[in-house]
Amino acid sequence: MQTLKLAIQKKGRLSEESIKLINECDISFPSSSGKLVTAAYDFPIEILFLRDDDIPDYVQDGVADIGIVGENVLVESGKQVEEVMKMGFGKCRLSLAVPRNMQYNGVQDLSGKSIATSYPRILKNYLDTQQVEADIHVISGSVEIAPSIGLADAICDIVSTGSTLLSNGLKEAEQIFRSEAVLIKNPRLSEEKNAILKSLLFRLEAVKRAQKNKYILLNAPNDNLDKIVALLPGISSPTVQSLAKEGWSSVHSVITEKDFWEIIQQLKEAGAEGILVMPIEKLIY
Ligand code: PRT
Ligand code: ZN
Repeated sequence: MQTLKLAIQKKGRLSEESIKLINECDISFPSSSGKLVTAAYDFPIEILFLRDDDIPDYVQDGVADIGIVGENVLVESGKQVEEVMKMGFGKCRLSLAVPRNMQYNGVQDLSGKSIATSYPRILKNYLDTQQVEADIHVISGSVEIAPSIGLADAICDIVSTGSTLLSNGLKEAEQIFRSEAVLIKNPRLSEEKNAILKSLLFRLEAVKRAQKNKYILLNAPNDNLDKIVALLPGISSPTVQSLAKEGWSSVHSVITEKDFWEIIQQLKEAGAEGILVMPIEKLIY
């Protein structure tokens, strides 16, 4: 029987979340502890632990069948792989930043300037669409110090909270690319491997959907039941059961995390009591 080879980052910002998500799909495997590859105990999958920059290459060449990598690394690599699913973690942006004291009125101000980056392809693409000609200076790490040591006038780098820019005397000038971790696949998988991928995706969808929703249980006075039920659109109509206490009902439903606090507040104002909110482990429609 074939196994599906999944490449994840060995050590870095995406490692922990990648492993957590796979484990939440009820797929367990021994920790990497120096190993390059390990097999899962209970699913036909092997995990390859790699540097993130190597993942698109390995997936394109078929050394790995699928991989989890940042869209920034994927697009910069220019490799021919398919993006299958957004993973919902590792969110960041690729931005142009300039020294805080520089007068900046728009990207045209970077014409003729030098920009340090580890993302020359994405940057070049952006500058071309903006019709700006600048000198791209490729460096592989510590990009944020380039302006202060006189290596470049501006930088193009990954930003998350913005504190690295701040502590290096830089300000964000333009956001040029939004990124998150994605699942990629080799476009030429065998039928058998595609079938394994399909069951993995089924589990991943269920886990990701569960993360975005909460199970809610509350007591509602019958007089306000219609109003309370109307506040709970959920995935299907809420379940309503009579309580032993006269004039009260118990209501169960699923709500999305997005409007969570707003809905809870409105439920309370509509007379709901004993509101209990619980995480969902898996959610299948
Ligand atoms: O060793 P390996 O090559 O595998 O790892 P790496 O060092 O190249 O990558 P790593 O682990 O730093 O990041 C992996 C992926 O995480 C990136 O490719 C992005 O998709 C994603 N990601 C999310 C980030 C950040 N957030 C992030 N904040 N990658 C890098 N950063 C760095 C950024 O380079 C800058 O130095 O954090 C700093 C900015 O952070 P703030 O919060 O100060 O703005
Ligand atoms: Zn890397």
